[in-house]
Amino acid sequence: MQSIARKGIHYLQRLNAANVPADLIEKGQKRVIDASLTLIRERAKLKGELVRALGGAKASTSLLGVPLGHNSSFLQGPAFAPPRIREAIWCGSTNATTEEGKELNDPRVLTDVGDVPVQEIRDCGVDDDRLMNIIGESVKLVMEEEPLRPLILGGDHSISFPVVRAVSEKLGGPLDILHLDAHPDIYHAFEGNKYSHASSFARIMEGGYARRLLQFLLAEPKTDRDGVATSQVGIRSITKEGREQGKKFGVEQYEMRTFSRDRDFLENLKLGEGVKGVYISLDVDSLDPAFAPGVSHIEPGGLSFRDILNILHNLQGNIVGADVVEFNPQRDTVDGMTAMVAAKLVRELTAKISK
Ligand SMILES: [Mn+2]
Repeated sequence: MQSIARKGIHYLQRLNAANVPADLIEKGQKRVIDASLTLIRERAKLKGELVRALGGAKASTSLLGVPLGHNSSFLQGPAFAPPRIREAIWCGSTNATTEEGKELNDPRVLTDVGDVPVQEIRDCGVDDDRLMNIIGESVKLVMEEEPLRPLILGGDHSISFPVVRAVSEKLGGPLDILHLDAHPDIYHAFEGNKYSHASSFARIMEGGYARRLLQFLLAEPKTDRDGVATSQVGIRSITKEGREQGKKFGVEQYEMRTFSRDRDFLENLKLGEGVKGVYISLDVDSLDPAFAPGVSHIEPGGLSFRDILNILHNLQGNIVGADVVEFNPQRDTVDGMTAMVAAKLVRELTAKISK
């Protein structure tokens, strides 16, 4: 299934060889991209107008879905996550109030501009260089509408690169990034893919979009992905690369095995002073699989849901954007437990961003 999704989508490139004029395809692609961005632009504009008309909001969270799963090294299910997360946000089994008392059904607290139509754009033969730019452009369209701030529903973790790049470019400087994950996602490239979900933070650091990157890794750097772990030597060398990359970029890495020692520090963070703000990237697999089984890379020994909330609730800083990534509905329990977990992360992040 994965190879079909990866290779089948490029049939338009093969048409090129069959004497279909290149400019016919390029013009068609441009129309589809323009139409995609137009819908996001107009929805963001309407939501921005609404929030400003209601008045009183200094920062207001707006959801943007990025249903992209093909840069995952293992399973592509995160492409199906955004609608499942939305459904769970508004699930009748709970109410619309966050733990600290924000009302999510107030548009000054939360609006939604819909999804970047990733699959539709790829179906037209658009490659990843351009797709990443389209994702970034979509983020900027949200930020264009003061006081909207983007909260991204992933998608695999590859989307954090174009999102952070866009937020940093739009604000005109680097950010402090809080990254909760079982994995460092900082390989130079994974299986030859520079846009891999295991490489997003290498791209972010190379681009100079972060002053500080604080990674709370809930396990050792993961190495047994998608056939790579056929050799013990390979495992060690990849692990070594993950560590060396972290050192090279000056990443502040905290590991789960020392969490009890680091807890006090992590629950009293103050970030973003002297830069353009704080970005939070939240991989659902940072949670122990007992709390969130619906992820592609199950890694026992993670944080509890309350551990994460304590870190988020106590964080001080101006949060200018965030993402919740790597929820895989195809691995969830039948009653959608991980969808509810991802949704609550989105709800509590919303409360943290909106003010
Ligand atoms: Mn991860």
